[in-house]
Amino acid sequence: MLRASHALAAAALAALSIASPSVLAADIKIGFLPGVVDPFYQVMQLGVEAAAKDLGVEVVTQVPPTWGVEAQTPILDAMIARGDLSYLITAPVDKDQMIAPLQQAVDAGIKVITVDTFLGDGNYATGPVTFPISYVGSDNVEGGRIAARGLGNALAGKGTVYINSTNPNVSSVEGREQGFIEVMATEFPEIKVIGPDYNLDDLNKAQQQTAAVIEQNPDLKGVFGTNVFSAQGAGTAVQNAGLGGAVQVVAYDATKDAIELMNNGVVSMALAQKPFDMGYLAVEFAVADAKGVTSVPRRVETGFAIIEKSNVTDPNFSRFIYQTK
Ligand code: T6T
Repeated sequence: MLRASHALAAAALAALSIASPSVLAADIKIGFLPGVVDPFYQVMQLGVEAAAKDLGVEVVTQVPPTWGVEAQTPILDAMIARGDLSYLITAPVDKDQMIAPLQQAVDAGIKVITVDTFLGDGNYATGPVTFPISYVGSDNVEGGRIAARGLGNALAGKGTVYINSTNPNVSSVEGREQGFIEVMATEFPEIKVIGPDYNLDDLNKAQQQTAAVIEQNPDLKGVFGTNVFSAQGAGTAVQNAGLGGAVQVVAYDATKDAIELMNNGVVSMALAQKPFDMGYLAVEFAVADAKGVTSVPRRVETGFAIIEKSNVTDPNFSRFIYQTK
């Protein structure tokens, strides 16, 4: 079924062919500034580059080596200083602290599309932040709900579970935590939730934190890792404790490492986001806007593939495992 947002996206792209041809693709230069170096954003970059090639536009990419405002802002400022970018596709690493720096991009004449994460409350139509022309990413609250139901059902509604996450005030993982906690409270009231602990997007820290929680909670039955490095670190800690299968791990993001942990009996569910789609659609929206399309949707949710042992070899699901090249 075509979701309303996808129908809007299709309409925007259909309009692309009849919109003003005055702006040549060669005149459109796009900046791409993701959150950090990791497999999720590497797949997103593949989508950005595929769309750029298909549409004949140039993309300038720079990726922060670590997660944080102090790493992303200097790169943003340098992109603005170039003076030749007309669009910026970016994943703001803090939903509040990146508002002012990105407003400066808009003030310099650069239009902003956020991918994967959003500013403010993510409602760019009527919310507190309306300057981005679109948000393209997952419905992360729903993703957290899916993770909670997967874990809650696997545990038959009993036991203690732990959330290992990255940083506060990041819209994506914050939504996942929110959805997970909401479903555990309303649908699995006998399950005790510990956390979230914040690992600052450092998988070694995630591993150490999870090992400590395992040590302190003999009744631990499940772990939710809210992103690539959280799930990888937590899963490794469970595996190193010899608790694969006894402690179920749900991984947000379907990296090769998460799938390896699944094949080793540690990860029971991996939620694959669609970063390639996010990147591809964001470039299409930038070009559509440049061509005069005025119906670019303010929000597009790209959906999930829920990967489990039962379907991990099914191409309809394994196609969403993050292949970075
Ligand atoms: O989970 C993704 C992304 O959705 C999130 O915003 C930050 O972490 C990842 O990049 C994975 O590392």
